Amino acid sequence: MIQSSELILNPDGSVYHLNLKPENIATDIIFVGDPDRVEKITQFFDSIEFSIQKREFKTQTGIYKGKRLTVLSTGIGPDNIDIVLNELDALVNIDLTTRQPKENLTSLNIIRIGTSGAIQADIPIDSFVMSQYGIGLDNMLRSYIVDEVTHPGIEDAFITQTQWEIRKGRPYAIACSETLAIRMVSDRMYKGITCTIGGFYGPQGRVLRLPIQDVQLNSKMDHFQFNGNRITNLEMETTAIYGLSALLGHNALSLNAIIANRATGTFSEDPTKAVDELIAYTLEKLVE
Ligand code: R1P
Repeated sequence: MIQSSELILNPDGSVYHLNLKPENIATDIIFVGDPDRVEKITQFFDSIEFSIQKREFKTQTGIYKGKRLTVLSTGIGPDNIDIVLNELDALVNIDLTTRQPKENLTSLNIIRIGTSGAIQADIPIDSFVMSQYGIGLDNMLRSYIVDEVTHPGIEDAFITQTQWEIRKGRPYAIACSETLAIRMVSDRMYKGITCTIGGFYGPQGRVLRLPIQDVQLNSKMDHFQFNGNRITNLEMETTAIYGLSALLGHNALSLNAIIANRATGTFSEDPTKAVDELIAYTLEKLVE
């Protein structure tokens, strides 16, 4: 039995941070970072059966063209992904009454609709990127036993090619769900490796007033190659989602609207439009 200090439930029986009960979520779930993005998606639903928000975690469940979907905001960063993935998994794979893991496990399908900065000059602003792999530079996943889901060859290549300062922790490389990738791909999608970083400024190479440990890191990542794959973009959640999903038995895929290009130093003139287009794209693919 899992103790009440380890799996915390609210007085109404919902999980601690997400405030959700098992019946509140669908098995197909869209993650977004920004809570305001949840209704930008669910405004297209035929009906909404459930809405709740606690902190940055806003959830709505409803029907889109006959398909039951949950849309959930994760807020920013891999630390939040630890909370979101563990609590969603508890909703489907732990009996919250007996506090015992279930014998028959449920796999969730998770698609992130995010925003991101490209590091390759040829990936245009307002385009879409599908992350075939994630490289996590944030360490969150390394608290778990990760060897069965990581790709050490990619990690070693990254450490060597970027002269990665190992005191910042060993990167972890995780693949997307191939099934979801096949379902969501089109000619419109750029594909590549997404680096997930636990910070927005210094950790992503932005210098405002503080000097950073490696000012060359972004250009080294830009030149990174592994079996023909290159790093396309930087953001803050994808690899954490891939890692915990792989460990817990869920399927995950991350799609990002490219709203900045770090190589050309440009930012979208209308980032909302790019996100709206990715939302429309994703919803249509989900019901194809
Ligand atoms: C930073 O501005 C946030 O935007 C990106 C990053 O991953 C980070 O969460 O994604 P979202 O727009 O999905 O939040």
